[in-house]
Amino acid sequence: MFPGFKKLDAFLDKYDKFIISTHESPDGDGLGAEIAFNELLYCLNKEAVILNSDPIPDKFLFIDIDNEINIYNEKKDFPNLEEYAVFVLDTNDFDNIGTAYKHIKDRVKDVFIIDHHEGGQDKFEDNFIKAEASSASEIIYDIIKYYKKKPSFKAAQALYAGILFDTGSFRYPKTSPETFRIIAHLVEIGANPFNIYEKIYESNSLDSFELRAKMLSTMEIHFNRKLILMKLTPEMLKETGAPFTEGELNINLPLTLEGVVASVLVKQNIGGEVKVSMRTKGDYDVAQIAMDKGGGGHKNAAGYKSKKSFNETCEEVIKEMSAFFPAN
Ligand SMILES: [Mn+2]
Repeated sequence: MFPGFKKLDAFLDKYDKFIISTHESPDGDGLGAEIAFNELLYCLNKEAVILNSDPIPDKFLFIDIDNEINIYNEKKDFPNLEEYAVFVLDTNDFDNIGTAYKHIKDRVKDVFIIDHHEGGQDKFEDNFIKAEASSASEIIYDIIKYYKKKPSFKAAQALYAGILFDTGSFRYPKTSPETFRIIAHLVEIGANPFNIYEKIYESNSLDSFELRAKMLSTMEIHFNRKLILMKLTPEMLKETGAPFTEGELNINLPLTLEGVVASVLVKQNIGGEVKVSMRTKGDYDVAQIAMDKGGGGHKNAAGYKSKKSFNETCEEVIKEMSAFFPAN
């Protein structure tokens, strides 16, 4: 049996009141895992409260059927914080939960991480970290089974949304036969594939569509059509009124083109820093480029914050990527 279960047993034996949190700018996986895990703790006769630093993106609001996700408010003290232990889901860094971190880190009793990201090997011993899992939601499903409980419709829908999101609609490499067995069970319980997909991927605003048009118009084609660079500027955000996070998702569009193996997005939020995101297909490892510049990520998805101007950053990243595409 995976060693994380016994560690979780011990943690649950030790405490009775829990805060559940996830990374800042939460995504479908973190949120779905939180809702299902909150239900499990309730079934195990524990007291739990979900507490995030950032609001739920609109397209994921539908999974929070009972409004159980609370947003941390710096100005309002969280009562009796000292009585709680914390579960951190979908990140292996406690300090990655966002603004709530500095307010709660020295006051809570203890912390336990449930996550599926690479890295964090030093934390493997005392937590539940399973890098082979497609998503934190898949791990939470396994945990619910381990405690011989069954997800409700609410939890099943939340877990389905989490797995759908983190597997890129069942495409990414960690999508396993086990992932599909879990999905089959969640659908049996009532999770509706059509409705969930529509809520997450087909509920875009006109503003974000206009932002996409502006971003596409900045497209630069490099290295014999293998790499496409796009820009997301504060001006575009002001002109369209679309949220930055919606614009960021457009990085995936160039990879839908035949023959394109790398997509680069140079982006800046209103009042924010210049950032670079890189996505690749196949054997083009962008993690090293990102790490050399103080950023991070995985082989096929990585990013960093730039210290240069917007245009200099575009030139710099093309120069870095040119190593992958030697001129012939
Ligand atoms: Mn995840």
